[in-house]
Amino acid sequence: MSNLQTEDQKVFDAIEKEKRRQVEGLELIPSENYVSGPVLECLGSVLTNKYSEGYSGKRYYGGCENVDTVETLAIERAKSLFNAEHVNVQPLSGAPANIAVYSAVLKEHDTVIGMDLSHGGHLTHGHPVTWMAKLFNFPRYKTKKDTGEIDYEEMEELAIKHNPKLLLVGYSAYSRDIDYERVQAIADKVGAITMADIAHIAGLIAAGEMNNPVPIFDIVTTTTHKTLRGPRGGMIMCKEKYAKKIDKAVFPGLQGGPHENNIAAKAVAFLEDSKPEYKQYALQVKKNAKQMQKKFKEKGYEIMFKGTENHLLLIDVTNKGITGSQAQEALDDAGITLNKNMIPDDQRSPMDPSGIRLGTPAITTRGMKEAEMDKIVDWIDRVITNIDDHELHKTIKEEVKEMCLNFPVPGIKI
Ligand code: DSN
Repeated sequence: MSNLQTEDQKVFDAIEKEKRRQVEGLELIPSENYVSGPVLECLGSVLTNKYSEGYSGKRYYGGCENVDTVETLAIERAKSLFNAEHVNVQPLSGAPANIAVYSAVLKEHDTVIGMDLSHGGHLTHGHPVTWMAKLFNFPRYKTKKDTGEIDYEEMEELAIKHNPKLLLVGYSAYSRDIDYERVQAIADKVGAITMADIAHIAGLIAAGEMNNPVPIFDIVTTTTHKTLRGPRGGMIMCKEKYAKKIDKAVFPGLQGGPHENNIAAKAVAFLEDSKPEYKQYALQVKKNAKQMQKKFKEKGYEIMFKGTENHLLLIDVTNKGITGSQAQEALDDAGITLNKNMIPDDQRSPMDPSGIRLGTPAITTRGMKEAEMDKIVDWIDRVITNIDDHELHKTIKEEVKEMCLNFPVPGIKI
């Protein structure tokens, strides 16, 4: 980035420091990952210069022949990865993708049944602080304490009581799979449209490591930068029946020109996701999460939802005498990045909740396996059980760095 260095030393320095942070530290935020060199190249390409409102072959701007090629590639590759009838790759990210779906199929005051935020749902699934919650009615179901499963009985009761237009599943802090057939059957009973937000687990689904809602559900949204390991962005997949409504809702309904540099990066990521190495990666993401679960359990940690079937773990740290934010801050000092998180029906505040959320997508991209998971859990436990020992945190930061330097990050040289 010599051009940038000459032009703007301050931004250059910040990016250099971030590179170092990403390479020398352990990235355990379950929604983050490292993209490949080719994906990064697309993001920094000349496609960022181009306006292309509309869709391939039907644009409002001239000179779109090359962006048509990349957008069509992204769509065709996504269709084949997920077995989708129709794909829109233009949503700028996950929240805009969800809002586009709501605007495509709902009218003001319609009812959407989604998952409670503290049980793992997402803000855009009806949390009262969102704009969507002012427009639509969102009764929310929870998970079952005894099994950790989604409470499908409660979902059905709510559906019968509220007659929703949309029945929504998906999550950002839940660690189990979803029975999409069962949800579809509930929706069929009340005539609801089904929607799944698979942002966190899309990569595991594409690799065949988790249930795939796309052939079953009416509409599926995702981000492309989490387990899918593509650029920051969103995508909507749907049955042909909803294709026109969804496309119109994205453009011109909500967005202007699509970000074609980003769409090219999506196309490249989807190609990477179709390779045998990626299937191995997705399998290892799950194995690593299971290994962490085993080690945390041995050390007396309280794992929510009775364990993990995906890439993440939600852990209540109350029995360790600390809060989620204390854990996050102390671990930051030790070069280990995860996030504080609410646990089901948390009595504490979102800024200082009872839990931590961590996951394996990024560290697995670096090639870490079960042996490294054991070390990582040991470090986390040493920090948590010595929360005020800043000297120890510094020592662990050095140990973390030493191990991390043996596991290169794709696309980054320091
Ligand atoms: N912000 C994402 C996450 O961290 O899970 C969800 O959108």
